[in-house]
Amino acid sequence: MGNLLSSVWTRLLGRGDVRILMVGLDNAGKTTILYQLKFGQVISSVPTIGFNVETVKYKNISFTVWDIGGQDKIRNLWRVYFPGSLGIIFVIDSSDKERLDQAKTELQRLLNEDQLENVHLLIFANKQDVENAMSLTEIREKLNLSALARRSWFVQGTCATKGEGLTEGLDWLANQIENKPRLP
Ligand SMILES: Nc1nc2c(ncn2[C@@H]2O[C@H](COP(=O)(O)OP(=O)(O)O)[C@@H](O)[C@H]2O)c(=O)[nH]1
Ligand SMILES: [Mg+2]
Repeated sequence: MGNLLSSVWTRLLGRGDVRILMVGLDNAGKTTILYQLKFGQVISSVPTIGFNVETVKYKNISFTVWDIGGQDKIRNLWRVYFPGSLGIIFVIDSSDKERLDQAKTELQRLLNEDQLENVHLLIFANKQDVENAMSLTEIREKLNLSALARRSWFVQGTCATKGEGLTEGLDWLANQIENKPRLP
């Protein structure tokens, strides 16, 4: 296991399955983040037509990653990954103002899923290094996160290409899961 995760996730080892979903629009930086985790081998698979999933697994901990958006037909197939998920990492491209609304819509749809009720939500506001990237405050406001009454959520600024901010965000998520795997 790589350095980045060893400090954060060792305390979740041996606790039963810890499945984390990492999603966001295409180009947000998810694959880059996955490789930065150095968590083991990234396995790419296409369980069914047009739906690419990347997974990494270390002992009882797994990350399952896909591009969110697109056809309703594919949407139904995502649900197979929902049961038992303890955390959602939603990755935003902070430099993509044009598609923030679309990201918001996708996030809302996801949060409305029964099987993801009260699952901890970590938002990576990625590409903070890009000039004129949206600030964390702006992203928090535009996504209307304060309306999420019963969910624990946290926005962390990141630069995935440099690996910045990832540990801080994951540390928050690991803490939440350690203290309350699922909110009641
Ligand atoms: N400037 C900058 N570029 C990034 C960052 N993270 C990812 N990228 C770039 O954004 C593009 C899309 O990244 P990728 O990980 O493939 O996104 P995915 O579609 O969400 O998996 C690639 O060219 C990455 O190198 C970042 O923090 N800053
Ligand atoms: Mg990708």
